[in-house]
Amino acid sequence: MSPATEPSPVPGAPGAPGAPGDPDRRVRCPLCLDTVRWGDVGDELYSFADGAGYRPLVLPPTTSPEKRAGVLRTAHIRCPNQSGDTPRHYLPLLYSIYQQPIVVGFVGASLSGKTHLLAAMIGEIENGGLARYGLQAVALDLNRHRSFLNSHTRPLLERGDKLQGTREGVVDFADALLISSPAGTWPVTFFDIGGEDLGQLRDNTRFLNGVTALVFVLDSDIVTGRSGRTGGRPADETYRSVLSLLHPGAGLLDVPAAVVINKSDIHRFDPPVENWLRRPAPAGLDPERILAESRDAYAFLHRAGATALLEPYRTCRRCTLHFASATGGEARGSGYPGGVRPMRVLEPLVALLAMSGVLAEPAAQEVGR
Ligand SMILES: Nc1nc2c(ncn2[C@@H]2O[C@H](COP(=O)(O)OP(=O)(O)OP(=O)(O)O)[C@@H](O)[C@H]2O)c(=O)[nH]1
Ligand SMILES: [Mg+2]
Ligand SMILES: [Zn+2]
Repeated sequence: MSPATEPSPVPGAPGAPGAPGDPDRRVRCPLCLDTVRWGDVGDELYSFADGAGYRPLVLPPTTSPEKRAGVLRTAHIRCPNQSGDTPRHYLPLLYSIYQQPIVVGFVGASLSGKTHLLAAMIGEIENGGLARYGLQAVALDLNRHRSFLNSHTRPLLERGDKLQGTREGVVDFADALLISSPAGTWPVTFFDIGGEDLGQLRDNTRFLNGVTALVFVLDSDIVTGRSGRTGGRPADETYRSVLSLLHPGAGLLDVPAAVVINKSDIHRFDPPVENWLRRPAPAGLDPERILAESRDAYAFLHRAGATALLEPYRTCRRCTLHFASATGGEARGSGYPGGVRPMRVLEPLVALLAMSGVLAEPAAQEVGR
């Protein structure tokens, strides 16, 4: 990547579309869902530090322009939350100055592997995995991104630690990046909350009303019943809850979706899974290949009698299906002593970015149709 630790451009820098002070700029807050008019946020800036949370940020008038620009890259504003219905929360200053933000929600039953998948995805992005698609990624919120790397991606990928179940009841996003293509720059925010919260649509699922892209995660082991393991709440129930919230009516839902058959390592010797897991990453966006994989994945779920899990495909106007493995193998005890090797974790995200208009090439129009 252009490492996610060196964001650019900074607010007000040449090439940044829209100045940070543009008072009429409006953006939907992904946490309270209010539309924030940038003129209403006030002058106060905040900085975020692990452990300390958000603290007022004071820039003495003598601060050099270079230093000021550096500080602004990591600054936050407090969301005015006019409707007054959400505890105090903050947004990265950079959130307001690019294309309309993309908000990605991970949906799946508890233990389906959402958190491992997101940690592995962010790791692949950090390693430059989006470059072959002509995309660049940098941190939107530098401290937050570092915090996610330190708490999730590095323990998983560098130490082979198994990550803990997601704490229930948390109202916050996990990480946020700025993803750029020749067509522009988009803030992309990732929400990963606990499967039980999702299934019961608890208070912290309100962000779902503002999602612009969905990753439906399912545990291939549970689907096929191979190991005789059973999950808690069935995956299809979680999907149904979320889809009926987003789309109570008839017709198709205009939120692009990627269905990820996670833990595909468990089926790595079974066709068609083995064919997909063995394939090297594509050289670039390849809609035909995405379609072929979606067909195979659809057939895989159909054969396993898991047609209820195809609900996102039936409901969302644009939807792709993927085989992936966040870890590359099964944990032993509290970790992965042989190391972790994510497989095909970026493909679902790339499909979503194509369906969201980030990939400007005409071929992107065909993805998920
Ligand atoms: N074999 C295999 N196991 C995985 C994979 N991804 C995750 N797991 C295991 O699945 C379990 C659950 O993973 P999580 O990522 O915590 O699941 P989650 O969906 O975030 O669960 P909640 O936070 O409770 O909603 C963990 O024990 C992981 O080690 C994978 O790709 N392959
Ligand atoms: Mg989790
Ligand atoms: Zn807000």
